[in-house]
Order: sequence, then C-alpha cells, then structure tokens
Amino acid sequence: MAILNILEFPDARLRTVAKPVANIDESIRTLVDNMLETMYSAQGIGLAATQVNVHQRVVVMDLSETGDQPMVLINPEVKILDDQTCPHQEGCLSVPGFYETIQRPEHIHLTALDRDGNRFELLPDGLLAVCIQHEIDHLDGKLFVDYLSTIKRQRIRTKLEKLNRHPD
Ligand code: GNR
Ligand code: NI
Repeated sequence: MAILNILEFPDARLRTVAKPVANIDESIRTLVDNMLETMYSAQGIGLAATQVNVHQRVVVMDLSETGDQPMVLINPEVKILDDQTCPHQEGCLSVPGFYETIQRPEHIHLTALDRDGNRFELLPDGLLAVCIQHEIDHLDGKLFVDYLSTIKRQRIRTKLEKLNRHPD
C-alpha cells in the first residue's frame, strides 16, 4: 500500500469533475486500499479520489471511533428527500486548519457500489449524511469553502498560499 499526496486548496486540480468507474478491477481496488491508508494516516473521516488527483468517482470513509469500519462508495448518487437542512462544522484535508459551519440537506438517500461492485443503499443522517455530501462535492469539483462568503474564502486562500510558499 502507499500514502498518496493530498491536493490543497486553491489547487485547480481539485476543480476536476470525476468520471464514473466503468468496472471495478484490480486497479480500482488498489486505489481504494491506498486511499484508505492515506485517510487513516491523515486522521480524516473521509477521502475522495479527486483529493489524491485521481478523477474517478471513488470515496472512502470511516466514521467509527475505532477506525476499523472502512466504507467504500463507488459511483455514489444522492437524492435529497426534503428541504430540511442542518448546520454542521466541517473541515477538509484539502483545506487544512480551517473549520466552518455549513448548512446541508439533512435527509438524503444514497446508492453506491461497494468494493466488490455490489449496489447498496443507505438513509444516513447526522455526520454520515454531512460527510457523504462533502465527499460527493469533491467528485464534482466542489469544496466546502465554496459555501462561504467570498471574503472568508479569499482569507483562507491567502493564508494557505502563504503557508505553501513558506512550508516551515
Ligand atoms: O476528516 C474530515 N472531517 C470532516 C468533518 C466534518 C465534515 C466533513 C469532514 S470530511 C474530512 C475529510 C475530507 O476532507 N474529506 O474530503
Ligand atoms: Ni474534504
């Protein structure tokens, strides 16, 4: 397995729209394994392939306390079930060090393929619903900072650009 490099805002490659996985072969399973290792090593609860510069619709997550319940979502699709939203503080491995409260739909229906290509469905709520939407946004080239005001997003951009110019 390998730890992959995570792209950081404002890297333009994070704006790429990922393509559906056509078939789940050994190379996709290797990608999933490497993404899981990368997510655990970075202490994240989710990671989208876009963040490691692979533009295919693959997401890994683990919301368990113990970090031993990996979830794999391939070609995930979400339907918003009603207009109820709820606020949640979000962070992102591609926007390190910044945490902001974002409103998202609360009631969603997920369908996706698992690592064996079997379709499954979920009616997630709470943090799981937030995380799924955050990850699918990545696959569509979106970041949580896109929901903030221009001024807040600009402030985060400037700070991260400075940090990346002077990494120590
Ligand atoms: O580790 C992560 N934590 C988190 C917290 C609240 C809402 C979303 C997330 S996802 C994030 C990892 C990440 O950047 N996934 O794309
Ligand atoms: Ni993220």
